[in-house]
Amino acid sequence: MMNLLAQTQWWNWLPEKGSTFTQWVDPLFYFELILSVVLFVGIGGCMFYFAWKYHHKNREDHPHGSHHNNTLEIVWSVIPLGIVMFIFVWGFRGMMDMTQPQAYSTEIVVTASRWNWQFSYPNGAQSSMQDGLTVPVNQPIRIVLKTPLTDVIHSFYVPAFRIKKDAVPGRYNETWFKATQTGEYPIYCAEYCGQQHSQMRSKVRVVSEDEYYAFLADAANFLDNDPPAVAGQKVFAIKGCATCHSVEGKPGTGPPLNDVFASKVTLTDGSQVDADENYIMNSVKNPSSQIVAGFQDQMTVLDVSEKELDALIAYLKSISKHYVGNKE
Ligand code: HEC
Ligand SMILES: [Cu+2]
Repeated sequence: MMNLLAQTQWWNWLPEKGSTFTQWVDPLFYFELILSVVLFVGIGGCMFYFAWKYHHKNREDHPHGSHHNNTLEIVWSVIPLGIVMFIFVWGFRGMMDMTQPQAYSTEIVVTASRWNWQFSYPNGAQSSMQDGLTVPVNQPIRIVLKTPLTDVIHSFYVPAFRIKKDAVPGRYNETWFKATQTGEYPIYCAEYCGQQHSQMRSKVRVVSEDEYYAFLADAANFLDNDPPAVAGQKVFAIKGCATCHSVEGKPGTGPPLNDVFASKVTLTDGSQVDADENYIMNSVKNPSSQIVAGFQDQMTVLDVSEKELDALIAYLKSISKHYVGNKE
């Protein structure tokens, strides 16, 4: 039993410590928690004690009720004011550290969209929600947060780092952190953003500097180096197409995308279109213009470059039985 208690660290109510911000957040949290418990017990105790002590039977002992007492008024105003100012200054110093720009070593763009996290690195490398965000340990990292204009608000939340920041359509937000230990830490979306909000989970992989640069070199330029269909499969994962589209024939928020290329697609107005390159391009760049029958206008306009679009088209060709051209 003692062993189990020691292992579970029952006294530790906060997530594991992964960044320098724990030095602000954790002690202040525990200070306020303990203060709240002391005040609750103290005030509640006094309330019951006085109710018992001064209940009406003893009323005659205090015929004039209570009188104004200046000293008491001043004491019970000034002490709480002191406590509140103490908390304010402590919290404010932490907030300044958590929001002020640093001499960052690395800047990473995090794009939130329904229901995906995409990570873009300084050398053009990208990583998917499944692979997570890779960062070097012990270096200040600036995170630039965004979400497409046609999307909704999300929130980038890394409990182990004690950071949470909204990603808002139409503006860039920023946050930063310095990870203190290598390891993997969960990323959550902390703003309810629809059907698959709870699956909008990823991780931060904190690695040594050497490993970080090896990862960057490895992830860079895949659009140039991989065969188009292979690169397209990566783009499909990185952009989060996979959260709405299966490639195994099962409908999700969007239609499955295997066997779509070179097929005939029926739209909501009953018309039929050929799913050729132009159709795919239009589906990605302007999804509201042609709605597939049986589905809703729920596709986000994602930031897809020309090269990425070419790769996506090559990938959709490679997984369609209707397409008889080159297959990888
Ligand atoms: C938020 C969910 C969502 C995401 C993310 C998403 N789509 Fe869609 N997509 C849909 C929905 C819903 C439809 C059907 C309605 C329509 O046609 O716009 C659709 C339709 C399509 C179609 C037409 C399918 C058909 O059967 O004719 C293609 C092609 C497509 N999406 C490609 C993509 C690609 C490529 C990506 C990633 C860059 C992507 N989608 C990301 C929801 C999504
Ligand atoms: Cu979200």
